[in-house]
Amino acid sequence: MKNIAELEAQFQAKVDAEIKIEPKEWMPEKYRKTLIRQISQHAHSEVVGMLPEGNWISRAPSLRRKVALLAKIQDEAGHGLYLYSAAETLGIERDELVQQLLDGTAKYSSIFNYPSLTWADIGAIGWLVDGAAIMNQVMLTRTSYGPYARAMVRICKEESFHQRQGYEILLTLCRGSEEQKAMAQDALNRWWWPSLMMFGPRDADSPHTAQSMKWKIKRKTNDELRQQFVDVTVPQADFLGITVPDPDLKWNEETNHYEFGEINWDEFWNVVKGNGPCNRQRLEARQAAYDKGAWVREAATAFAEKRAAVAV
Ligand code: BYC
Repeated sequence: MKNIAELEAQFQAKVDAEIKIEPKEWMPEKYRKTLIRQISQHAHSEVVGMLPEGNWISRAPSLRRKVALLAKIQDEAGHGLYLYSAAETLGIERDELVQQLLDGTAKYSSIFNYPSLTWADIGAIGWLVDGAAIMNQVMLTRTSYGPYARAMVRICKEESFHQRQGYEILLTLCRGSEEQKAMAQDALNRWWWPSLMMFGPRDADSPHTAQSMKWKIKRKTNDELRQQFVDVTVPQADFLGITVPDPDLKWNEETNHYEFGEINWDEFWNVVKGNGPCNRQRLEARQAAYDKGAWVREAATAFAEKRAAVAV
């Protein structure tokens, strides 16, 4: 029998050789726990993330916009389901994960605790929130855990449609009346900084990054992804003709990157700790959905038991 140190060395060698880790293989307990934490929080984000956009389904400005928005939100539900399934391969039940969301022990992305006040916000969510999510998820297609990496491939394809539909909403507004352009600018003003916060704390303040990079769960750090997002997104704002709300934003010829201002980390941690503008509302909505769905879970369980009895 191999001892733990040998098993860990073998595991790390596999990770270093870019061989995917699969569910039934030996893995360090902390690797398993880190993945359950990250994948389940990712799943919760997809599910809670439906709420700000769901707010606008009945008020979409045309049938075409409504169909696209509905399709996008349904995709997010699907992402949540693939991700819960990926987390379950690590030996935890979905119900336990959902309970962790409802009782506040598991986090979900800070961004979904902000309100969607106007139709332009739906454009901003697609462009900025899905845009930030793609940056992060493209690197996760190469994450070391097989089921997570594979789920990400499909998710990224769908997110890229989401990002475009959001950008196209804003493009239409920005090519419209002065009032519409002002709505787009207002949405950018409110969503810009929270989108940068989505990438998580600065590397220096991130307790998990170093170990997750070593295990290749993360392939890029929070700060690297945030910088990549700013570099890609600022020219898109320029094309729309709206202004990123950051007086310190400037292109640096030497580094070939944008420099940007200080993020309000007090605001970030306040939202993460449950005190953002919509935290309570979001959890109440998820709790109500869980309660209203009880009969579906009971019916599905009874049906599965009946089928199992017939099979015997
Ligand atoms: N919000 O050491 P760190 C979507 C927490 S949804 C809240 O850097 P890590 C969409 C972090 O959990 C896509 N909490 O951690 C859906 C940790 O706390 P715990 C969402 C945050 O894990 C619908 C602590 O801070 N994408 O696209 O190495 C509509 C220290 O952080 C946040 C994902 O979920 C935050 N923003 O790195 C539209 C991506 N940031 O767990 C769109 C998957 C950090 O120790 N997740 N925290 O209590 C990840 O890639 C990583 O977990 C993170 C954080 C980069 C987010």
